[in-house]
Amino acid sequence: MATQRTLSIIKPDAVAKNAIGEIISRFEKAGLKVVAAKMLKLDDDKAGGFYAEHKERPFFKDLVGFMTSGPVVVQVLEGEDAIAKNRDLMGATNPKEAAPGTIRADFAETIDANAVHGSDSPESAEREIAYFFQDSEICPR
Ligand code: IDP
Repeated sequence: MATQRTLSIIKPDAVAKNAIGEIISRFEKAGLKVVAAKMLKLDDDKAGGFYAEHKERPFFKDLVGFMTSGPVVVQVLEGEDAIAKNRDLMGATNPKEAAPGTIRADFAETIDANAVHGSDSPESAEREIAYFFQDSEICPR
């Protein structure tokens, strides 16, 4: 399996819980390397653009409201099979369905506020990384 990059976001609920370090530690322990990172307070345009594919869904307004409710930490993770590995570490979208020991099982309570985002395909990873980072902000290791 080739080395991949994926976009991870530690969402406002997990930042508010002071869980940034514990979550990044899980990525690192699983062999993923942080090759870019920044803390941001998203505005409606930036959060809405990121989730544009969900624009017509009934939860879109709440999703944008949540993602702009406090700071987030966006990172680029790099490693073998990074996209699937990160999705495995995250657990299911609905924390109530997330496997024990996953980030969402341990740090999230609801589907609206579910602690983390992770790209779900190579195409989304490429688009999402470029949405937050310039090439010069990514530091290969
Ligand atoms: P993912 O984050 O696991 O990739 P997506 O289906 O891409 O899941 O949805 C993006 C985000 O939208 C989810 O993480 C969740 O916060 C929110 N979301 C998805 N489905 C629902 C829903 O049915 N109700 C409320 N929020 C939802």
